[in-house]
Amino acid sequence: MASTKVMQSPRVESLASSGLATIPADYVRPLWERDHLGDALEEVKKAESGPHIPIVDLKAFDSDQADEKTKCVDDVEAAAKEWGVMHVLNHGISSELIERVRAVGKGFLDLPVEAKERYANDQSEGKIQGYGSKLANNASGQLEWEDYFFHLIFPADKVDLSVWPKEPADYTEVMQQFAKELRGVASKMLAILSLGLGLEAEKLENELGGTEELLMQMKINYYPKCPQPDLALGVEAHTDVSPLSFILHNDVPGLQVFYDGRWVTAKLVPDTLIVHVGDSLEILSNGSYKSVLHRGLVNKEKVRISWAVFCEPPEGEGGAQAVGGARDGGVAGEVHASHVCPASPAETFQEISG
Ligand SMILES: O=C(O)CCC(=O)C(=O)O
Ligand SMILES: [Fe+2]
Repeated sequence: MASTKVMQSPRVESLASSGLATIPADYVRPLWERDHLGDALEEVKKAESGPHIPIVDLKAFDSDQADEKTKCVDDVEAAAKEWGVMHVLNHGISSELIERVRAVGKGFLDLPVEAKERYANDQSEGKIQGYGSKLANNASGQLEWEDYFFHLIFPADKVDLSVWPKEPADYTEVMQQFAKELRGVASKMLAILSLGLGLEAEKLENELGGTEELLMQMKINYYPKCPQPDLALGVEAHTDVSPLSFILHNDVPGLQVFYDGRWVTAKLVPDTLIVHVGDSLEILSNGSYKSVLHRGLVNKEKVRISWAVFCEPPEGEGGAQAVGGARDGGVAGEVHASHVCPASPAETFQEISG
């Protein structure tokens, strides 16, 4: 008898392409969560006048001039302390490679859903790598307006290439190169952030497992067009548990960060990578650096794709203990560990920063 595969949840892409005018109840956010919730393309225009995520330039970190280097450290330190998130310019990865990463990710996600199902994850079996959608694992059954592809991309000897997309044909080569180069950026960021705490440059990276061990997990988020973006969220409010995350996107807005008691929509800043401080780095830094609460809006007109890379220590190492003083870690999520906003953004923010 032919075996049938039980679908874990509907693919949001299939829902969206069915042409529905209203979204199913499971995707409708509760009233308290609708603060500044709206079409991302409108929200980003409104954000023009408000506070915005700091832009830091890493170029000066390689300068021979001590004062330039110090200024770079000061800028990153200030952004990590005040916002927990920054746009990073001159990160060192060429725009050609970034374009290729975008092209292979989009190339895979543009395949028909049936082709992508061959790569489906199976969380009930502990197979977390692959193509998936959020499971309704909370009491309200609340779902997110996104599908994703999740896989480990570094270090090479821990990577399972059998779960990586075979299409487009250059996916593996491009992603391996990107992983290697992004690993270098992670080292540089950790060195700068260590110096910002008055520690030796190697300190944070060593605490996180050193150059050999640090893992990098890639989650390619696919947010289909949504007929009611004022009711849905692509990714619900959360902080990343991993110490550092890097975000690349397809130049469609959607990311919002919680700052000074309100949601701030991230602007599109060309040639930058967005870097988030996560819970483990907040803990390691004894609360100096802030784990940023963030979420993803959707919109009616454009598919948004983001590439989120979570840099984290191998299981059981680093991350949970402060470099002097400790606090409890976050809650493990279904695919990558995230600390989901349990009540309201304001309460969660206080809980995280208090
Ligand atoms: O799509 C984004 O910009 C953010 C995604 C995100 O926060 C995540 O995957 O953890
Ligand atoms: Fe996140």
